[in-house]
Amino acid sequence: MKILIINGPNLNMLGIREPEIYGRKTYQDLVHYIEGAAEALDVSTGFYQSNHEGDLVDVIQDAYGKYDGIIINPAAYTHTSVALLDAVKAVGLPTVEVHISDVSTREEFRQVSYIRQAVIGTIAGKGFDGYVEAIKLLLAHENGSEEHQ
Ligand code: CA2
Repeated sequence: MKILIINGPNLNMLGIREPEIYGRKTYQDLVHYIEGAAEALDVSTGFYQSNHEGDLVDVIQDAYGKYDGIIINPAAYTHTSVALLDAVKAVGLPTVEVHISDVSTREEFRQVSYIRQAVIGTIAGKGFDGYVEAIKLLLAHENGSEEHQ
């Protein structure tokens, strides 16, 4: 299985500020952590991080025909972006929404997720492990849909 892991705005700042919310590890640490776990699960990965909404739309569209699934932490665009929702719907790839922090216990504006209606699952509040859980969810989803073919 080939999975694209997309991270949205400011996640390149991981480990640099707000360690009490997002931890002390950097974006590079996150990539290495996911790569190690994915290898053990026999999954190949691609990574993309951008601070720009249109770039995120482009990379979701480009995933069509190249990847079997998407893991996305849309960061602040979770709470604002119909464009990302439409892009995920347009490509029709199984997608999992991940948040490092537990958005359900934070500010009210973080309770809204536009992308949620297009994803097969949401994992929040589990730190970097949430991305690994998302890989497992995509694997289970793929196995489930094979059984139904
Ligand atoms: O918990 C998450 O993963 C979020 O998607 C992170 C977003 C936030 O807007 C969402 O509500 C929840 C923010 C990412 C910003 O990351 C930073 C990392 C280090 C320092 C400052 C910001």
